[in-house]
Amino acid sequence: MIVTVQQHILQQQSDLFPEARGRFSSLLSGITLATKMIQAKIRRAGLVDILGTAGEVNVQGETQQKLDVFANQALLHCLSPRESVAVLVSEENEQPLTIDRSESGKYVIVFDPLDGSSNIDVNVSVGTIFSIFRRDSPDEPLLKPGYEQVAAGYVVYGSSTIFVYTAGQGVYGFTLDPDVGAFVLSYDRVMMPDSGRYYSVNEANADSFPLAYRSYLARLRQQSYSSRYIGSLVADFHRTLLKGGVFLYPPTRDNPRGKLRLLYEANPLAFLAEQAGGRASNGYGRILDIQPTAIHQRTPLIMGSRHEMDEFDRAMSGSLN
Ligand code: P6P
Repeated sequence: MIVTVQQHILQQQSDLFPEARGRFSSLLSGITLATKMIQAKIRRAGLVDILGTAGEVNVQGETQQKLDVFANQALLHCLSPRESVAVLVSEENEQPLTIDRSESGKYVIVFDPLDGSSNIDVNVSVGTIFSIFRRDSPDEPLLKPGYEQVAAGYVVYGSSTIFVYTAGQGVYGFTLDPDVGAFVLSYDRVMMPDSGRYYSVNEANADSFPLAYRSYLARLRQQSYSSRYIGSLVADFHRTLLKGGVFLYPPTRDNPRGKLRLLYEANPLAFLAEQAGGRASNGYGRILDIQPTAIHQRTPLIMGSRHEMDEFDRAMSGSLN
């Protein structure tokens, strides 16, 4: 018998959040509904006037793709009415959206509606990334370190549409079955391999990487690693999760603090990486230990298999022999 993501979440919820009966699963159902709407648009991107830019520039100063706008609206539309939602934070919105300050026992959902959207027009995989925190009091701070996430996940819109999530009890993947219209369990407790044969980094920036990064990458090349870089974070992460190896977005000349966003890219993927037996670092320490200071702040991001991450730590400490 198939196991849908809704059934799985209900089971996880009864184990994990007995006090939040129904609320937590309602929240994740809002996310899966929105991602089904997004994937339907993506699948038809070449057929309807959905390609190209919406002509506007988003808070990141990036030209908004029409699908970016649609994806953000779909998530806001599907999540705002849910009684468990307190605050929504989106890459596409400069400020957080406060939905309900009335009572405690609510959730804060942080998301990147459509990451890698610059790849849309060339039919490369893109993704939605989300991160969920509890908010036990309306007066609680909005910005919490990643280790306080209660759930996180992504949807990768690729050759198939796959929903991957963790609620702190392991990582599970569900493939959208278009005949059923449901996400069906396809990866029951994903574990990242302890080591892999791929490293993933934009080599065009290599001359501006700090020396320790260059030494580390040179060593991987000497050890005959292969390079895989899609330039779409969710796709690069999904491969690393399943095949192992390491993904890096180091500090660069253009982005000395790193390019990727802490709240809705690094934190959720770091939670998943750790739940799958891997690790995630900003070059100095654990991603999940970082205390955020702004909702759109950037961070360097290095994440992957235990072996490659141990080697990275040795490179950063100068003890890579
Ligand atoms: P670069 C896509 O624009 C994105 O935000 C991530 O999905 C991806 O990992 C990164 O930027 C790619 O950046 O500088 O290598 O093109």
